[in-house]
Amino acid sequence: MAFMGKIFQALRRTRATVADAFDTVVQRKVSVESLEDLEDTLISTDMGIDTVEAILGVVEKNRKEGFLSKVEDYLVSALPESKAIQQDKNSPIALLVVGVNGTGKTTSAAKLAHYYKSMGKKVLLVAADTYRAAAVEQLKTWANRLDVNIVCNTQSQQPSAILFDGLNAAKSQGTDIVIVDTAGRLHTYKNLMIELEKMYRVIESRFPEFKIHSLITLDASLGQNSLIQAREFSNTVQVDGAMLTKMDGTAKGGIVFPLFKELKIPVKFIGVGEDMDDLIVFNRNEYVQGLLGTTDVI
Ligand SMILES: Nc1nc2c(ncn2[C@@H]2O[C@H](COP(=O)(O)OP(=O)(O)OP(=O)(O)O)[C@@H](O)[C@H]2O)c(=O)[nH]1
Ligand SMILES: [Mg+2]
Repeated sequence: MAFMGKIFQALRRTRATVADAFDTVVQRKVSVESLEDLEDTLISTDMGIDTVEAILGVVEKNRKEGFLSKVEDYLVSALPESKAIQQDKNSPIALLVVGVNGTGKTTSAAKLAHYYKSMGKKVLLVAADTYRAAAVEQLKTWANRLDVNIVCNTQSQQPSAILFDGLNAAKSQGTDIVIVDTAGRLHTYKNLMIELEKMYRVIESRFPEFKIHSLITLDASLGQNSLIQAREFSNTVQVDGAMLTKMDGTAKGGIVFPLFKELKIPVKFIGVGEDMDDLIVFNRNEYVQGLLGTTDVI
């Protein structure tokens, strides 16, 4: 069977519309109408109007030949070079998974645990979402399945106290990567942000040897709305990267562009399903090729 990249597969819905629209332009030649159709299609992927206009500019400028490869070059250049989240100099990492409820935090935390474990890292999960009782159970079930240690149900119900216990345990166990599942909702949005700020402070002041990486989970199918969520979180807490979840079920894979252009948040991982293996390390070349159908890996 031919090899097909996972990102390529995950982007099949988005590509189905985008690649079709480019095909139409090729067949009908570059014209006012064909460009308008292309514009509508590109806008529907939520890549943002600036990026859409830039693409149309590239197409027009190269209307005689090979505009698709020029578009590809442009889109790749609009994204940050992929840099994996890895330990430097063996200092441990505290990976905070933040985001609005239902966007896939708990599932993504489990997938990350699986990913780093399979890289030979010593991983610890911390269940700091105490707002929903079922959330702890959900992460425990994952920890069992993945055979990964977990800190949960400690004496306190305070997320930052649980995190404290988790980091202490990590220190004594020689953990490489601590993955923290957080709450996506509290009685008020303000409380949620205060709670998150407290968690960052616990790490910075009590466990400075841990390098903090925070990843926001964004539901790709929410398109522009997820941009609003990312902006709100990054107004209060440090957001180092994004995990774009549920990419398997949407044609709105374009959100990667405004996320970086407007908020400087690089996508680090893509979620393509509900299982532990359904997490892909983001790579800008593969992503753009998957979007345009210009890859030759098939
Ligand atoms: N198809 C698909 N489903 C996903 C993906 N990631 C998460 N889900 C599903 O989305 C639902 C919500 O995921 P959770 O991980 O529980 O989300 P959460 O952010 O932890 O939610 P709260 O704890 O309520 O804040 C679950 O049914 C997951 O299986 C993905 O990449 N693809
Ligand atoms: Mg959860």
